[in-house]
Amino acid sequence: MHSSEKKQLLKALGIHATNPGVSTGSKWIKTKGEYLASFSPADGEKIGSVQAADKASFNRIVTISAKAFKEWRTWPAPKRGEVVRQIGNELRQYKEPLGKLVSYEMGKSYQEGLGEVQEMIDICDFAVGLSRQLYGLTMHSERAEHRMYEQYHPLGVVGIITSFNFPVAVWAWNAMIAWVCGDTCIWKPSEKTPLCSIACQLIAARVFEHNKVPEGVSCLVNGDASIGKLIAACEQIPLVSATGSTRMGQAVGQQVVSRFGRPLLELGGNNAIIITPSADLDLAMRAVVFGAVGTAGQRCTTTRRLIVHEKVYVKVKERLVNAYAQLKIGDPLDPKNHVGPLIDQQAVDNYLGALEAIRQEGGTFVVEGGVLKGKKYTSGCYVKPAIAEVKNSFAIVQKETFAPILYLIKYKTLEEALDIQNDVRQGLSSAIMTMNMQEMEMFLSHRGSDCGIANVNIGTSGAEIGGAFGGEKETGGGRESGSDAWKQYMRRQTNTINYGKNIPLAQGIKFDL
Ligand code: UN1
Repeated sequence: MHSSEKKQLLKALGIHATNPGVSTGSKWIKTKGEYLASFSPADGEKIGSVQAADKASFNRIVTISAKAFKEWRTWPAPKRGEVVRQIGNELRQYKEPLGKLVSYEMGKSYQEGLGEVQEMIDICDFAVGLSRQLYGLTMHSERAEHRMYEQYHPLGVVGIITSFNFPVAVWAWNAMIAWVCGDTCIWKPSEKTPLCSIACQLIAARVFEHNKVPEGVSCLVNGDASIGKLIAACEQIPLVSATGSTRMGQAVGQQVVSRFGRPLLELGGNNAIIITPSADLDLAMRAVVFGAVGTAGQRCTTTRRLIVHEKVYVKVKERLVNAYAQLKIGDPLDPKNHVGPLIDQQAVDNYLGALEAIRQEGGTFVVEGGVLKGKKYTSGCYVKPAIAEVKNSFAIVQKETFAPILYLIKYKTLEEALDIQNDVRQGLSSAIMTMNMQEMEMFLSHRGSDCGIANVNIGTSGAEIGGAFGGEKETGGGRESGSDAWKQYMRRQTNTINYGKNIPLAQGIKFDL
């Protein structure tokens, strides 16, 4: 990005060369923490830096957020929803610069950057409606002249740990829902995308200030994994929502559970698409290619495995080779390009390590990978999307590699395809391409996909916010964003009221004095 364009972008979002990184809303807190430098994977340039939290500033944030909760929970939920509605409007205003920053700091295409901001807007709209629908049930009591019902109360301070690959949307999924539920939030963004977090915090804080929302409802703590650990261990944070690797989730989850907190985990995926003989291959190809190379393979919903029926296997392989030959890799802000860079050198090393492991285990490359060199690729993070024929049992295939590597696996019967699909430790997303009703229903039945998301004739990625998002097994079991995911952000209370003159005991127990 040209320096004048960069300056203009940062100015539009209120970002400086060096930024404080710890905030309770409109106030920014000085710390003794180090500065995290943010480099664009697009051109390798330093964009700016953000000061990390230290233990003292973290503790201060928790105290302020816990205090703010006491007031925020007294606001009627639809009033809280009104604040979130205004945040949605602000995001509409800032969609272009924020989408551009997401693209520049994270490396996904500008189109996908805009899509991510749209996902934030969508969750705001959803949360506004939800603020009038935080329903509990009523039940019939077994005792005469008794009434039973359940209600949902605000929970407290919610910790939100997010990953670099969705630097703004996943925060919004959590924060917007938590806010209408009456919770306050402490957000620890990825240290790889700190500037996106500054932009979001500034947008939310402006709306909060305008509405006199108490300081501490929207907190930001930039920092590395040590800050994530403080969140996981903090007894004043009843819910910790964490998105990232299985390893991170296991550590956070265990820590949170050990203090009887509630973890909400959204971890790795190893998502497959099954292509059956009846599939519409034009449609399937588009779904597969976007699923495999979109966000340069760095979505937790990325299509990693393609399980193809032997009858269409050769045709699918040929069409994929053709489609991959047309992929344009380069600057994510250039609309001509389909694939941007990986996030950093470490990601490139992991990608190269995976290619080597495929070779070692006996895989055959259908489309060769490799790192792109040359002036256009100054950051060194641009890699070629690769396709390899493998066995599902390969150790490397069983692992989630956050890069554009697609595995091809052949099958004969649908039962076999389903076994392959489910035979991984992760359980996030899955899809089948079929025009056959029996195949489709089998895939969606209890004998079918074991994932949290199961799609028909669309890819594994690109879920809408209205559904509950998350997965089973090593994916962590959490559900975020739509449907009734909000229930995790509240505490449920069952109430029994006796409006009679007697006090009968439940289960017919006699206890007369
Ligand atoms: C993630 O990769 O962590 O379904 C989230 C999708 C996006 C969200 C992905 N809506 O691909």
